[in-house]
Amino acid sequence: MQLLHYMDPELAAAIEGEKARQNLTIELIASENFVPEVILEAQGSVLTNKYAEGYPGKRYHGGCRFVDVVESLAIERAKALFGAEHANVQPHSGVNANLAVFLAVLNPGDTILGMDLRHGGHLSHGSKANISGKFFVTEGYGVNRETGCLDYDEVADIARRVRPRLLIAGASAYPRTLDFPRLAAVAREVGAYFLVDMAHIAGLVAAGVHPSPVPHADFVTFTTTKTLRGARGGVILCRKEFAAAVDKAIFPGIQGGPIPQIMAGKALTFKLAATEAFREYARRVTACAAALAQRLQERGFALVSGGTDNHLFLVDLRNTSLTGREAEMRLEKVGITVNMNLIPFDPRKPTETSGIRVGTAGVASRGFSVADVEIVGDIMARMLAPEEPGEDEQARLREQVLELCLAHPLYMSRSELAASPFLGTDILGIGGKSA
Ligand code: DSN
Repeated sequence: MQLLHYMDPELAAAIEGEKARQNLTIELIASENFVPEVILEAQGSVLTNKYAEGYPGKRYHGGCRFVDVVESLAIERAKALFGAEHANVQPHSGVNANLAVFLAVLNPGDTILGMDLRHGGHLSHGSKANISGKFFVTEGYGVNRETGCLDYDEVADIARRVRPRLLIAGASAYPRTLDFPRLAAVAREVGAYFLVDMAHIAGLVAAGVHPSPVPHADFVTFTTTKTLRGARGGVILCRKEFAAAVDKAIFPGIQGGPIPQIMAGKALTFKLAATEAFREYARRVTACAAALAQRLQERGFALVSGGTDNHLFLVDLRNTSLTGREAEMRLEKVGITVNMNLIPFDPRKPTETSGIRVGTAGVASRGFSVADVEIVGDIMARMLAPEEPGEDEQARLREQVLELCLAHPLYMSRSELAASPFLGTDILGIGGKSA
């Protein structure tokens, strides 16, 4: 950063500010995480200078000797980690990975069936606002109103009625284990291809903490960013028979050249995810989610489906006086970051919501224990109480948040963080002093 400070102090200050914000707040956004420093190194490498359209050994640019090594490492490691027959590591994002699967096996106007965005599905699984909802006829399935869980018989009934060409499983806000064999059977019965977007749970799958969709699905897409704790980008796994179609769909179908430094980051992500240290982290992610969920329930909060099996849960705020947006803003005042989230059958709009989504991958990565997240749960419960705590109490709660953050620094030592010029400044950007 020294050169950047000299060349562009304004930009450098924003990056330093973000590092301080990450350090001095508790990140509970379920799709976020903190990559190991070595991933930053790979992603910031000279590979950024290289064009490499095509695939290893079959490029449209010269000079790809080393980029071929990088991409081949990423492909082979992805296949080994997840037991897949084929991997494409070029998608720039999870949405692109899904789009490429559509392009590989669908025609515009075909029917796709995915989990409704309003019940926890993802935008790219057929939302009308997304290209997936504009080019295809989209049908949705949701959770049961009573249980908050997927009703697989109902999914099967919908599939029999709408006869999709592609059945999509996977979610951005579903706290329960997905039954991939059951969904694969539904797809088989109606003659649909089966795609699992495991973006949120890829790290849990790699660690064996969530069952793998790979043996059951034709295609598995994911991002390397979330529970997998790695590079920012997408990946497609598929059966060998779809390999050529998938590769063609990514390039030249929807992308030009890959991003070599990100493929390097992905190669490293897969190597790290195959270690015992990663499996320990993944177990802690789910243990922390379960503990935080339980602490909030003990403090009177309702959770969609009554709890969690994975890295996230949804707090149903309808028995409180707060909307999701208000809850998000209250927590931010003491340095806890979550996102407002629709709950299933939410009476409110997506810009207001009746819920918040809470995830523990980020805190587990920075070393929080179950005991730490129980303290976080108590702070959250106080901040979300019917009567907002007064300024003095908020300052005390913010102090508790900072103590936890200082005990688990990111990208710097504890003493460096303790001496940070940002400590005591308005790092939260909400006007008041943060410490
Ligand atoms: N859907 C976004 C999230 O889960 O936050 C990311 O894809």
